Formats: sequence, C-alpha cells, structure tokens
Amino acid sequence: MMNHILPKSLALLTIGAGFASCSPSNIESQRPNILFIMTDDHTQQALHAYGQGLLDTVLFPNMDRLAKEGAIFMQSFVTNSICAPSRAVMLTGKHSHINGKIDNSVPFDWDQQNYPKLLQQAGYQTALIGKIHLAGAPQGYDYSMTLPGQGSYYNPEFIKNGEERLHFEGHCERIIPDFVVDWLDNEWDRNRPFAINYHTKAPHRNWMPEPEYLDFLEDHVFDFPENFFDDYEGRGTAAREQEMEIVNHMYWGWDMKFENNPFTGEPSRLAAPFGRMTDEQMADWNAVYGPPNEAFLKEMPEGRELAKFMYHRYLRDYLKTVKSVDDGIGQVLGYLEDNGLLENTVVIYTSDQGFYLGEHGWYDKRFMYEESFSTPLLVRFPGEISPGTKVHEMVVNLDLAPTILDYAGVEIPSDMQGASWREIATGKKVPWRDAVYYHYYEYPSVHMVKRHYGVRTDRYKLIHFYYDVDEWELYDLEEDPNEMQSVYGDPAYAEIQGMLHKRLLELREQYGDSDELQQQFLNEFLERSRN
Ligand code: SGN
Ligand code: CA
Repeated sequence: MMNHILPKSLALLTIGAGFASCSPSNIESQRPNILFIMTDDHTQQALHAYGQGLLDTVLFPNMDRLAKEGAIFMQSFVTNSICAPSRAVMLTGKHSHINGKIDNSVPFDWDQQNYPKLLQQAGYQTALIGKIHLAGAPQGYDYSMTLPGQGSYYNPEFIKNGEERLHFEGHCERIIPDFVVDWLDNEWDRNRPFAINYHTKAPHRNWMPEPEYLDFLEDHVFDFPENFFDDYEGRGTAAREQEMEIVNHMYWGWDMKFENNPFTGEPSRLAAPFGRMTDEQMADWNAVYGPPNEAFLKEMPEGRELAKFMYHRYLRDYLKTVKSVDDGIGQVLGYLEDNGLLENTVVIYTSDQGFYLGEHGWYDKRFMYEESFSTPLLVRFPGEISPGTKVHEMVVNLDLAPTILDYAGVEIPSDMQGASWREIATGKKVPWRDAVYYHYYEYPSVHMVKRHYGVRTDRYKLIHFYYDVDEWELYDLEEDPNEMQSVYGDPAYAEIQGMLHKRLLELREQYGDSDELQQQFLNEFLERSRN
C-alpha cells in the first residue's frame, strides 16, 4: 500500500536525475523557439481536455488543440498557490522560501538568476508580454511590455521595457496577443531562436468580458459542483474561516456587476474600474447586464436561488474572459503556423495556479486543496511529443525553468530545485518524484486563508495549518477526491500518517525549508504590518 512513498535516498536520487540532463538531440539540431503561454487563475475544471464535467463541450478550441496535438499533464501542481509567488517560482526554478517571493506583497529580487537570463546568454531573443505582477524592471528580456501590477481589462496601461508607461484603447485580451504577433513580425531577429513569455490577465478577478463575448454562455445553465453547499465540517478551522465564499464574500459592484447593492441600495463597493470604460463600451455592457439585473431586483431571490444567480454570474463572466484568452492563443498559433514556425516551437500552456469555480462554495485559490493546488499544463512540440499524450507523473511549476532550459539545450544550474519533464512529455518512463511539497504564506490577508504547508503523494495529502492554529489534515484522495473529511488521527490511517510526516520532514530538509525560516518570514510580515 505504501510503495509509492519512496525512501528518502531513492527519492533524492530520482529527482536529482532530472537536474543536469540536457537532451543531446536538442543541442545538435536546430534550437527550438519557445512560446510560454501563462494565464492568470485559469483552472483545470475550465478546460474540456481535463474532463471533470463542468464543460461538457469544447469551449476553448485553441487550448484544447494543444492538448490534442501534444501532451496533457494530469497531475500538475504549484508550490504556493498565489500569483506573484508562483511566477517567481517559474522564473527561478526555486521554492518561494529560497527565491524570497513568499507572498504577493514582499518585493521580488530581479537581480537573482532566472531562466530567461540564461536563455539570453545562450543566444535566445527573449520577450515578456502581458501580466507578470512582479514589481521592478524585468530582467532577462530583450523586450518587455507588461501590465502594471494587476493591470486593467479595459483601456489598459502597459509598461514598456520597465520604464515607459503607455495607454491603449480596447480590451487587454485583444491587446496582449496583438503585441505578441507584432513583436514576432517586427522585432524578432530571424537568425536567433525566440523565447516569448505571453502572459494574459484573464481570467483574474473581476472577470470583465470584452464586448464581443458579453453574451457568451448567458443562457447556459450549469450544475452546482456537488460540494457547493459545503458546511465545512470534517476539516479544521482553516476551511471554515476563509473569506472566499461566492455567496458571502463577493462584491455586488466589482464581481456581480450591479451599480448598487440590491439589498441595501448603497452604491456598490469597488465599482471603480468601470470608470475606465468609454460610453460605447459601457452601453454594450449595460445592454447585457441591465435586463437580468433588473429581473433580479424585481424577484430579490434568496437562499438557493440567490446562490444560483451569483454562481452563474461568476462562472459565466469567468468563462467569457477565458474565451478571449483562447482567441488570443488561436491568433498567435495561427501566426506561427502561417509563417512556418509552429513545428519548431515548443508551445507550453499553463496558469499561475488553479482556482475554485464553486467547489466548497468558493472562488479564489491559496489552499493546498486540489482545485487551487493543481494548474493546467499542456505542451506541444510535434518533433518529439506524440499527439494525445497523457502524462500522469506529478509535475510542479518549479519544473518549468529547468524544462525550458532543457528544450533550449542550456545547462540547468544545480541550484534549481525543479526537474526537467522534457523526457516525460514524450511518454517515456524515467525515475521521477514521488511527492510534491507546498507552502503558502499570505495570512492574515485578503481571503483569510491560513498559513500552511504540506506534502502530496499520488494518493494522500498531509497539510499543517500554523500561526494562529496548529492543525493537521490528512486526505485520502482516492476515497475522498473532494477533500471533505480529514482522516488525520484516524487509527486506520496511522501508518500512512506516520509515513507522510516522515516524507514531509525529508522534503523540508531537501528543499531547505524549516520552522525557523517560516518563523522568520512571519516575524518580517508582522513587522511590516506594524509599519
Ligand atoms: C486581489 C483580488 C483577490 C485576489 C488577489 C490576488 N481582489 O486582491 O481576490 O485573491 O488580488 O490575486 S480584488 O478585489 O482586487 O479583485 S493574484 O492572482 O494576483 O494573486
Ligand atoms: Ca493568479
């Protein structure tokens, strides 16, 4: 039963095996271009290729095309399910406690090593376009055009090469792919391979669809996820005390697109971004949201009907913005195809983390529970990946830097903590990790998800919530895939619990995390909050 939990020595050996390897075929042949597409908060449940049932049909043909023509990673995770930290992990190939970007608010040190710098040194021409959410001038890029912070959906500003602030008219999910194509067309030096980071804003909160898709799915009725009306029994305090419930924690203006709070009549909180829209954009908007909002005000639904309304407004808006992203991906893939570039380009698709689409009644991310701990991962590279490949090994966002370097034929620095999955993506069986390590820090903060760390194996997950609680949770994902009942302390799981504790300690040691380090981060956080 426990044979998937390898002894430490073997596990270290297997992970180490990926580190320094560069596939020789790549060095000898023409170096591939790299198109690294990352969305913000797009989750596996919203991709038909993952097949969890929310989408009974292909809504996003370009993303699904990548899965069909390449490999899909069925067990793909992040080490810290929050935006800026996840991006820092991807850039550096190091856990948050090593690269220093533990939460959204601490500064990121761009001076440290990152994979685009190494690609640049190896002769790649590099570009970063879209959202990066790491303050300071990006390093490692020949060109950057980034959204400041979270950026705006409508009529956004961008920062060119870390310094020049420019204003653009239109929706950011149209503008970002245009920038990508424009860079390829006008800036790319065809004598060198390119590596583009193409990073969207959508489907990040507050899910503002572009005019063309305001109507998309407006009539579609979705089933509630089976645990939408979760009572948070069976787990510790953290699941109960979060602030990420659709019904209780969304804003009527910002999220639900009402001018006034329907229950109090007060102007809705956080309605500001709508002020960026032109009169014409606002008119399109009101034409779609106006009638259902008026109907709502007449009916003033309560209980399950209120939940149904809020869930649908949320889910539809979220999916509408993913639709724009999918169009953008189609535009960029189309450009590569039309210019004969698609075959020699490694196209990677992922998101900075997963998200809740009503599971446990939630939106947002942060928890080590499956929906936010997982993230989509697809890769297309027809030279070596057969169409329709399904990968079941556990990969992490930590692996992206080593993997991209591997594809580029660049040596992987020994201090990177991830491993290249290049060989795995070909369907080959190689020694691989048996467990994933996770650590989330941003608390107390927005959404109030408690600090926690943990380990996940193929079948089990052990989580420790700390700081203002000291609680352990253990899940048997085969018996309880929705993580509704912790079996921590259950005598039937005593042996497994012991093994997981042991494995967790080993991983913390292997990756250089510790009680002392987390206490230091906490002290620094408390110090900053006092100032
Ligand atoms: C904002 C959002 C949160 C979200 C964080 C972090 N609130 O604070 O809902 O969790 O960003 O998101 S909002 O009212 O401003 O929309 S992250 O993806 O950047 O980490
Ligand atoms: Ca995010």
